[in-house]
Amino acid sequence: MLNINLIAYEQSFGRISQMPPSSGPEFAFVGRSNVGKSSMINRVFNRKNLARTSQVPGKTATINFYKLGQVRFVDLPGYGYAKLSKSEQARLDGLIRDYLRADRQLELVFLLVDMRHSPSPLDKQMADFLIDNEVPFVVPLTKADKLSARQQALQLEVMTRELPGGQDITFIPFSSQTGLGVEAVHAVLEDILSDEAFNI
Ligand SMILES: Nc1nc2c(ncn2[C@@H]2O[C@H](COP(=O)(O)OP(=O)(O)OP(=O)(O)O)[C@@H](O)[C@H]2O)c(=O)[nH]1
Ligand SMILES: [Mg+2]
Repeated sequence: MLNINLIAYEQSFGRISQMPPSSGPEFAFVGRSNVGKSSMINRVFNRKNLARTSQVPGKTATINFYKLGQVRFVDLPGYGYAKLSKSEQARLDGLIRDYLRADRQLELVFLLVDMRHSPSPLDKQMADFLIDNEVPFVVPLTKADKLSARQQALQLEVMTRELPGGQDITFIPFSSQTGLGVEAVHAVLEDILSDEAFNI
């Protein structure tokens, strides 16, 4: 069983070359700036301030490792924050992609997409990138609390239609405010970790 209470912050990295080699399964959180990656980590692990969050996009500017036994959870910077300089956007983009392409034991990516909108071109590019690099991913649809049940159903159809590989994607409507989707995320983690007989 996954004892989520044992998670602890490990370290942050501004360069791939600083990262320790992979020494166990990793799960990463990817998505547009401000989509709710850090908030999701806090909610999934039931901690208020494990990962830093902000109303201002661009909060997470490094790769942040959290460790639970041998398992690492990785909070990545967001992509697509238009107010950053082109060179800073390119640096963060490189960091995200280098991590995702690195020779590590990356079990699964959570590719977060804001449930209120159609997927952005950058969201579609990221789905393509993950497919091309054969990285398995699921898609939490964040900020579900801002939509009615009917709107949620409609948006689920939009996502399925518009995201590359949409028919085969597992979507998880999620809210870090209400906790919607937390159990589904725990189930996904337990499934992978028990499958591989990890002792954590
Ligand atoms: N209503 C609602 N607001 C949310 C939800 N998740 C995140 N937010 C808000 O969205 C804002 C951004 O959240 P973060 O978790 O910092 O987003 P992030 O993806 O880590 O952003 P970067 O680190 O900048 O890439 C904050 O104001 C959060 O409170 C959600 O499920 N529902
Ligand atoms: Mg963040």
